[in-house]
Amino acid sequence: MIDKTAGITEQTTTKDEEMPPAPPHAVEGEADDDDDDDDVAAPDIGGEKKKKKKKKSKKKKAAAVVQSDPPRVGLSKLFPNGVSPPLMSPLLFSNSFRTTSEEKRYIEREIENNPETTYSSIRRAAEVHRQVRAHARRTIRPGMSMTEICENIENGTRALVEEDGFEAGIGFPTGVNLNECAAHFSPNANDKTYLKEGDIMKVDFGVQVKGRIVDSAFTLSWNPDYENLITAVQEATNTGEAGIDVRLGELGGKIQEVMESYEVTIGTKTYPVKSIENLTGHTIGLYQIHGGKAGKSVPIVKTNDQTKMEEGEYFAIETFGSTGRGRVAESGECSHYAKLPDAPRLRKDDSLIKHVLGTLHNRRARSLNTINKHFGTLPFCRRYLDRVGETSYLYGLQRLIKDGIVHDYPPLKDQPGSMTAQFEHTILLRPTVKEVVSRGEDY
Ligand code: 57R
Ligand code: CO
Repeated sequence: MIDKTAGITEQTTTKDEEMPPAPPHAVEGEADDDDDDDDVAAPDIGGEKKKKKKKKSKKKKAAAVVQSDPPRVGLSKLFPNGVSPPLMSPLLFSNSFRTTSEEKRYIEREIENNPETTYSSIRRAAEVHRQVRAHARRTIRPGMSMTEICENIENGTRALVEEDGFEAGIGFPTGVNLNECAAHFSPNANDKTYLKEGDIMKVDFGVQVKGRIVDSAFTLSWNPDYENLITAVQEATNTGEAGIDVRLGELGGKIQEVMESYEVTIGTKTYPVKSIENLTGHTIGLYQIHGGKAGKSVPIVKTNDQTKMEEGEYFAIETFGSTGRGRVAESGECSHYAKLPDAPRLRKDDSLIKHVLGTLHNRRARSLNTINKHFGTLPFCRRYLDRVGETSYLYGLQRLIKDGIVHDYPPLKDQPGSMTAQFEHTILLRPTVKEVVSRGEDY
C-alpha cells in the first residue's frame, strides 16, 4: 500500500518485480493487489514483454521503432497499440476505502467518457511532452535564440503528436521566460533575444490531443547560484497536497510553506524565496487552457478560498518562486492571445460608418476568420499567425481585443533584476488515484 498523503514525487507501487515496466508517468494512490496482465505504457521496442502474455495474445509484435534525434517520429509509429495503459491496469487502479471496486470502475468509465478528460488522449499528449522536453533539456544552450528554442520545441511537438488540425497539435504558445519574466513571453517575428549564461529560463509548453491539453513547465539555468531557487519551486510543485476535497486556499498555503522555507544566495546577496502571489495554477478545459466547466484557480499562497477540488477535475499545478517582490505585472510587447470561450459573434453593422471604416472592419473580420480556422479557443501567438500566412493582422487583432472577442496576455514580470523559477505538472483527479499525467524521469 502506498501512503495517500505522499507527495506527487512518490511512485505508487512497491511490487516492481511483478509489475510491467513502469510507465513514464507517475500515478498517486494505493496499488492494487490484483495480478496484472495488462499492456504497458512503454513502447514495445525492447521485446521484453512477459512470457505469460505470449500465451494469451496472438498479436504480432510491432517492429522496433525508436525515436529520432531531434525527435520527429510520430507517436503512432512508436506506440502502435496506443500510449495508454488499459483502464483496468492495477498501476492506475487501487483498492480504496472510498468506493467498491465496481463503483470505482463505473466512475472511471464515466470520466473516460467525459470528453474533457478522456485518458487516452491525455496520455498521448503527455508522452509527446515528455519526449519533446527531454530533447529540449538536452540541447538548449546559452547562445541560442529564443526563436530557435521555440521552433525546436514546436517542430518536435507537431511531428510527434502528428499534427492534424483541431484533432492534435500545439496546446498553446511556447513560453520561454527569462529572469524576472515569469510567464507569457514567446518571441515575435523580429525578436533578437539570445539565451545568456547568467539567465534563468522557464520553458512552458503544451500539447493537445482532441482538445485535451497537457501543460507542463520546467526551469533551466547555467549558474549554480540559482539551484536553491529551482529546488524550492520544484519541491513546491511536488508538494503533493492536491486531491479530491482539498480546499484551494489551504493548498495554496501548503505550497507557500514549502516554497518559502528556502533562501537563495546569488553572488554575495541572500534572498528569501517568495511565492508569486498573483500567479496561479488552473483547471484546464476542452480546448481551453484556463477554464473548463467550473474554472478554478490554484493559488500558490495561503488564501481563504474554500472551493474544493473535485473528482474528475483536470488541473495544471504550477508554482512560481521569485527573489523579487513576489508579484508580477504585465510588461512588454504582447505575443500571446486567445479567443474568449464565450466571445460574442461579430456583428456586421457595429462599425460606425462602414464605407469609411470598411477596410479596417474587414481586417478585423479577416483576423477572426483566421483564428476560428486555425486556433478556435486555443491560445496562439503572433508567430503562429505569421506561419499560416497572415499579414498585417495587428490592427484587426487590436479591434478584436477591444470588442471582447480576443484576450491579450502580455508578459508577466516581477521587479527588474529579480529572478523567477517555475515548475508545472498537469494532474487528473481520478476517483482513486491522482494521476500526474506529465510526470517524467526528469521532473
Ligand atoms: O501558466 C494565451 C496562454 N495559464 C497560455 C497559457 O495564471 C496559459 O495568470 C494561459 O496563452 C494563456 C495567471 N493567473 C492570474 C493572473 C489570475 C497564469 C500562470 C501562467 C500560465 C501561463 C497560465 C496562467 N493561467 N493560465 C496558461
Ligand atoms: Co503552463
